[in-house]
Amino acid sequence: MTEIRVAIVGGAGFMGFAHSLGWAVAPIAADPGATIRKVVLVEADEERAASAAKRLGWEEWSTDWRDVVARDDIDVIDIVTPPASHAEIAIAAIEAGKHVLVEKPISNDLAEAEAMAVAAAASAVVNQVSFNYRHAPAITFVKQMLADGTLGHPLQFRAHYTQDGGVLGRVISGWRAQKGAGGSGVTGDIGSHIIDMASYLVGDIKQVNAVLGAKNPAENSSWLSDNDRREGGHLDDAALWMVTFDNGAIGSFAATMYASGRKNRMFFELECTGGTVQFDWNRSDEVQLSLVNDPPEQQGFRTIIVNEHHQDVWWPIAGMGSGYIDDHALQLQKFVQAIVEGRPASPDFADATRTQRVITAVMQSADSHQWVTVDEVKA
Ligand code: SOE
Repeated sequence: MTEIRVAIVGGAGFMGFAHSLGWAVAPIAADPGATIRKVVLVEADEERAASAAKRLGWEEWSTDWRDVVARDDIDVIDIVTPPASHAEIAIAAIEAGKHVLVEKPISNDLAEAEAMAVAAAASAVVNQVSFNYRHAPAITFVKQMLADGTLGHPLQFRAHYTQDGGVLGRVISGWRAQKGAGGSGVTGDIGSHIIDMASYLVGDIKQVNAVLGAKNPAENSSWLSDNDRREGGHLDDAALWMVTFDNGAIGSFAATMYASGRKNRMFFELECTGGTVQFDWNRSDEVQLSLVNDPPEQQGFRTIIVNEHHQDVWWPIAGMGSGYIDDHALQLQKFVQAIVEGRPASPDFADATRTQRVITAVMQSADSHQWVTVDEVKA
């Protein structure tokens, strides 16, 4: 059996924790067709590198990603550093012939994303971006109902991604709060997940019309004026945007970390000609479903808990739950399967570059107060 030897770069943080769990669980939960070895964890600080490697189960540690990328005994580079460093590491890894997985958002800006997509397209390496939520079994079920015609044609997609870290004074600090260091605002950080979800389920977004809110964290007041936000170069802390899709569907999106009481609530409702589905990450193994062809006296939403009849569910009994570790393990399984079978993974750098283009369109629309056509957005 093929052995896949992995190095993780930036592995001591929250995403290092999530990916380390994912790499450990993936081959246990379902056979990805290869054995996986967690070989090296890379962190710039020696002490952090050594203690994270020990705790998260990596065989070795290093403080130099360049050394690791140059090694012959590594097959995969898993990049979980802040977005500003993704492009440099990913392109070096691709040039060294390594398969690459990158945390979302793919990069800090569109130019970097495009450079990564070009490098990936010119190589034979498998490349994937970690939009983990699309791999949840409940989402795979929704995708299947779209593919087999149960839901019909998408009409409207409404998504919210809300967290409360901002109001609680958490999370939006360090690199996340600084544009140059990799901060991409709330649209890039959590909004990118719902853009990816929309692209996966509905299709490509054609046009965007957005407003942004930016906060002065030192003041317990409302958003800065639009002028102060732009002139001060502030990152977005709240974003609302409407879209049209290439296939004629329409959509609306909201993302913020200033939502008291919202605990990582990634929510969407998708209305189609044949029915409606609703998903809420706070109930991550459930889908709410209403079908137009249900008998009149049974019209309304029913709750379906993903179970052993659904793809990618590991448990033989419905109701065991499917959560954050499952998503991470599932996306790694699919990435490894793509390597083993020698085919592209999904979402790849080209897909994530399209998402980055939509993020850029949101920024440009909020600044210009105009609709922006995604295909016309320049880096
Ligand atoms: C932001 O708080 C964050 O950690 C995102 O960066 C992750 O992508 C999301 O899965 C959880 O929330």
